[in-house]
Amino acid sequence: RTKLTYETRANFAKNPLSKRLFTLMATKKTNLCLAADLNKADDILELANKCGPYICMLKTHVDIIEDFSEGFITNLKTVAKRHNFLILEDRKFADIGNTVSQQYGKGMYKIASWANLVTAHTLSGRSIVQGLKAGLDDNAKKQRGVFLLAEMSAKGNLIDEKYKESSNKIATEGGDADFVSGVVCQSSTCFGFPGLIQLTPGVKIDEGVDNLGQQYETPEHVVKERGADIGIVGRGILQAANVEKAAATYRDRLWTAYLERVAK
Ligand code: UP6
Repeated sequence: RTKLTYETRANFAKNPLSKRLFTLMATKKTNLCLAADLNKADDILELANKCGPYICMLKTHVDIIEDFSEGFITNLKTVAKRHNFLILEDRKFADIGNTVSQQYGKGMYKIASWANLVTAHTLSGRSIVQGLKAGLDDNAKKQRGVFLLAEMSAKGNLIDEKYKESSNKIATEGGDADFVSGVVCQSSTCFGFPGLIQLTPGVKIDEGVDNLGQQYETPEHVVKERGADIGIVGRGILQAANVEKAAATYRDRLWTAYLERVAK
């Protein structure tokens, strides 16, 4: 699958959102996802406005925002439309279906109403995907998708080969696979189905580790050696003196690596 272009991969997609994202990446020529891990709503909006032209997706952790409001969501959606990127709420759902369904659709954040995509652990099995779907009506189901975590970038994480294989099965087999847009993982061996998107965090031009176990690889390494379709970059951009310039650099390096990967 890693040798195929995003245009070709779009034809394999079972989930409407992965099809949309593959197409968006191919037309906008970017495979960069920005992790907007900031604590103030206005800072996130400013960042999204500056980096919007270079990204295919903006990743949020809505529960780290100190001044969350419905107005923030309205504004974020406007910026997403202006710059043509999707919104991924990195909620990492992990509970039983009935709880996940409520965490997704209800509560303060009403994630299902604004996030095009979310992330979920596969720890509780297939029912996690069913729980997310249960939080949506039939029409909304066609406009949403989930990325399942099959590996983590954190040093010493507990995920083993068997967990990875089982996660792949949830992502590709059974009646709920049409809600799965892709997999969050660190290597191309996690799944083979070309209609799914590999999302890989732990990307930084200066490889290494942070002081809390995060492990980084370069944009070229994650795309060409690890099979990433989209690279997630947080602090590599957030901590740069000029975030816009940094986003452009990450976009260029990730995109060139992709072009080299699919070149015949
Ligand atoms: N993330 C990881 N590793 C995973 C899964 N998710 O780092 O295995 C997320 C983090 C963070 C972002 O929650 O939002 O990706 C990485 O940010 P960074 O580039 O600043 O380390």
